[in-house]
Amino acid sequence: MRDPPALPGPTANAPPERHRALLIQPFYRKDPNASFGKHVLTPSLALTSIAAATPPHWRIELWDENLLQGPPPADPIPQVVGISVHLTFARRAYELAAWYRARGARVILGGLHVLSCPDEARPHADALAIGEGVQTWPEILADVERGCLQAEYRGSFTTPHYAQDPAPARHLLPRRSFLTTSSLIATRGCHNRCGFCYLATDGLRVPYQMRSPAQIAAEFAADDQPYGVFTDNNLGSNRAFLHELCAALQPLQKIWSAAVTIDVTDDPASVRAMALAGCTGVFIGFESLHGPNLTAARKKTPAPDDYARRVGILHRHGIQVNGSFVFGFDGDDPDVFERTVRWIERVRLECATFHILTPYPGTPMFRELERQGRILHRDWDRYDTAHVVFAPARMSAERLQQGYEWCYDTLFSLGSIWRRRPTDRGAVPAYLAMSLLYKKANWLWPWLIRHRLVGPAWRPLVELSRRRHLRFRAALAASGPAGARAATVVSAGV
Ligand code: B12
Ligand code: SF4
Repeated sequence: MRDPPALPGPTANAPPERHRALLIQPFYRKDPNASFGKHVLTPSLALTSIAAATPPHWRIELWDENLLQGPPPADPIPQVVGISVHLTFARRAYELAAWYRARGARVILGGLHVLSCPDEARPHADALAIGEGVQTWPEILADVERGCLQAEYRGSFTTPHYAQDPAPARHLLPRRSFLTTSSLIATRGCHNRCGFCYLATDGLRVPYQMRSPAQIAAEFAADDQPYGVFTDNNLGSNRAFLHELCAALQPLQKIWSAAVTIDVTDDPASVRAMALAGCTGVFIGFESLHGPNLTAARKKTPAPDDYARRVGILHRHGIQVNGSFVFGFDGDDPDVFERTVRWIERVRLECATFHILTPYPGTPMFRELERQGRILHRDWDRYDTAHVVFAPARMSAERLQQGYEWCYDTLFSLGSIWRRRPTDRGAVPAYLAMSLLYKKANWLWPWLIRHRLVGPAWRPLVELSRRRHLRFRAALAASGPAGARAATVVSAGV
């Protein structure tokens, strides 16, 4: 989980095969403090979305190096290789690019890091795809065919065509390699613009846009998986849309999870609609329990001292909460770690993820810390929210690193897993099984991944959760709007 596969040395390759394209998700180093299972829950939609826009006379293949299947395909060498680049795997993306270019392929780099650092990426590619890729990918392939590939293509997130984008080509994914292949996306953008979020990148305009609920439900139905994960930044930004989407999802009898902001609980009717539509888990960026940190980050959010009550609303609707917390804000002192973990246990968050504050290049936060001389280095490999890359204000970098690791150690301990068990006794066995597989099995994950056993390992637990959920929601529907009971249905929302 630490090193990418070695790329084979020089070979006498035949010339690249025309009309063949390969899309690659490069390898990145996994944080041993967190679960290795996190990386095979659900695939990113970047490559499947672009693949869906490929003209039919091209053969297209996907390759995710994180699935540990060895070096990427090279026989035959494809005419075009598209690589997705985030800052944490930029170095690997450039290595792959050089390797394929040396063998005659035309290499296209796209993704978030190309958008924020095009000058860095440019020398490594035959062409850059900056921004939205579904629009530009067919144009790039057409230019390759005509022999007039440009150096740069720009796709905009503001065009009104989003709702007409083709469904991601999920059939190209290896189905057994993920907990679910049903990564879904219904919206893009977010009503917030937190200073540390990639959405705040200079020059990036991502207005909130929505796709058709019926189309999303049809995609989910077609993928034949019991569980789906919405990869939207914030599925709850537009309440009316959320209600429409839930109405479309409800008949599927499937379960799903999504990222939302905690203000979704302003309207308990939305939470109820989500529960009745199959939502069993939400991922919430609480970020911090210290209000001034949130104000400084420009996050519009209810006050942290109201978080616990709001988590209760979700729990009463059978929705598990995976909370995300960021450490290293200027208001954080060394007590922040213990305070946060104890709060998580008191409120019984079923899961939490921790992040060391990471200023992404191109964001206001990066600029400000750079101006203050607090950026420690530009080794993007370590900009993975698991390493300290700037000088914190109220503790040393070492203390921040230690505190982060202590939080994961504590939260993944058997004692903490037990303390956070659901109050509904019937839900405890599945909760424990899922927690142990997710949090205590880093020794097993590489083997499961290599042997494509991730899907089969999760499937019985996911199916159990789906059935429990269907019983729960039948009772919820029968009990009327005021009837959400304090039962927690264990879901796959680990
Ligand atoms: C699913 C997901 C994951 C999955 C899968 C990740 C993976 N294999 O890439 C898991 C859970 C494993 C994961 C883990 C992490 N993730 Co993540 N993840 C996401 C999430 C929610 C959805 C990605 C997605 O499907 N987007 C939808 C697609 C369609 O959009 P897109 O990726 O931007 O692609 C479009 C364009 O960029 C372009 N494009 C992209 N690639 C290419 C390539 C070519 C050739 C072309 C032409 C175009 C092109 O075209 C696409 C269509 O328009 C995003 C948030 C988000 N909503 O994007 C965060 C996000 C990508 N993750 C993020 C982070 C920080 C992480 C972690 C580091 C967190 C952690 N500490 O664990 C880890 C480590 C992963 C890593 N090193 O990359 C950040 C990245 C920030 C940044 N500036 O780099 C994001 C943006 C979340 C956030 N709000 O901060 N993640
Ligand atoms: S609420 Fe989340 S997705 Fe929205 S801007 Fe803030 S960090 Fe980004």
